[in-house]
Amino acid sequence: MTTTAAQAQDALQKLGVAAAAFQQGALAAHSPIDGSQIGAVRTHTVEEVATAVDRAQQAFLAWRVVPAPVRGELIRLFAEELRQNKQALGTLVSLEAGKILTEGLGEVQEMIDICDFAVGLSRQLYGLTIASERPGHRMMETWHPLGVVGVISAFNFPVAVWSWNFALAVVCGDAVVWKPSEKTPLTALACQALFERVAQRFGKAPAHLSQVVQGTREVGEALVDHPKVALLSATGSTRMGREVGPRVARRFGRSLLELGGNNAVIVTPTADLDLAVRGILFAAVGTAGQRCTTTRRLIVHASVRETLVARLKQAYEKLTIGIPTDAKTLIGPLIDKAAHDGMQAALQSARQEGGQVFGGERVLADRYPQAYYVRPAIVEMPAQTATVCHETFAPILYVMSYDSFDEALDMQNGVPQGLSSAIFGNDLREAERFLSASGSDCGIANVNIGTSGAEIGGAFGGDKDTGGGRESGSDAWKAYMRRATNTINYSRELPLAQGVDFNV
Ligand code: UN1
Repeated sequence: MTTTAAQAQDALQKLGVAAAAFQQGALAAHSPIDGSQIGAVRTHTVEEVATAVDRAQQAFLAWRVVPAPVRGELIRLFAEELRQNKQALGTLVSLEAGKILTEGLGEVQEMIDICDFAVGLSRQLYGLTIASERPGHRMMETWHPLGVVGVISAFNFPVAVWSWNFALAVVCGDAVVWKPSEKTPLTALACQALFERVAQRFGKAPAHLSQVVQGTREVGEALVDHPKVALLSATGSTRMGREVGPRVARRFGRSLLELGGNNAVIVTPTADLDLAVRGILFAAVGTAGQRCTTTRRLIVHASVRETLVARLKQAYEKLTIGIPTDAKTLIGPLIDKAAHDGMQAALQSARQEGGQVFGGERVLADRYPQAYYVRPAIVEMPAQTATVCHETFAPILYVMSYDSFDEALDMQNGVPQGLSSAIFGNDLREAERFLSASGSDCGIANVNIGTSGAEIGGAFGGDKDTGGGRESGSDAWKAYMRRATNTINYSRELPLAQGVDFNV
């Protein structure tokens, strides 16, 4: 057994996952750290997915009548469990997804944060009281539990994105069936084990409130097409969303799509360059460029381009690349060979379009022949070409320059995706314009911080090819509930709305 496999086994045992659950099955889990197999899980058939949804529906029927603040208590206990197991789960995230330990732990912290948020929310699922036009009448809206929520998540945030959905869905009175990425099945098992322990302690949760179904495409498709999945929340590529969205819509289901990003940072002439370099660095190369919020484009004013790019290159040269469990490492591996090949192909086509590539090569191949470590790349482009407009899930930062601020905004908005964006600068007018209706068209627009690392309190997501969904904070909970408008007549008359007369 490799060290990685032993570490994973140790973490899984600490998290309370039964050995049989991660040691045998058709789906092998590999660590991107060294490519070694760290586990195997049983996959589910399409019929088993249907059974899981039916069971979830039963759980929903029982759970929807439990008062929301009591539902919140279950999530409060789950957050407690996560706090106690942060180290082990964060380590497992590192081992399975390849992110550095501080980011693995950060991901678990993000889970804890959304649970805390959801607990508060469980007493705040407010509807409005609306003035009725009729005398002796009152109008209001009520938010009711929705049904079964299907969650399809990606490898890069293998646990946090599920928890955004799960914590809100549970306080909203829904049951959840989760199909994790086939690249990260073990962390899903761990979350399920932690939750089951908590549910037992809580005592009042129906069976099958939370279920995990494992496998590849057809397992996800079974969730997408099941008529009892009231909301399908999917995180992944735009290509996946283009298939999922219409399929769910065809059966009038609800979908919440969180798809690709092609996030830009604009650096203006008044920017604090120290701040900009730090902000861009973390957002462009953190998580080895595998966040949907990763900075992929740098739109820099021509007057500061040379200085900024030189400083970024200096910073890139200091990055330590290596195994993510080593405390000194800042850049861990890409998830797999396909990610590496996709990166090289993008760099190649950028070159053909006139790009000057710095970095980007594979490293540590002798030591880890089955793993894919790369030096993050900076690519100076003559213009925002077709390659730049495409999201490549790897650490490539394309640099373009601008002269007028309008040009910068056009470039920022001139890609199909619309997730995250940022501006660095101290010109109030430019910053406010960037945040205005005629500014960034992204769901996230920041000033003097990078594009990634959003807090859970805000709504997370974006429009255009990013899919339009909003998860996590603000009023994202509304996607997990159905709204009823109620009109109550407390008079002895029956006036009709719009003044309609209808007397026999
Ligand atoms: C993702 O990459 O799918 O804002 C989610 C961030 C994290 C979440 C990223 N809080 O970068």
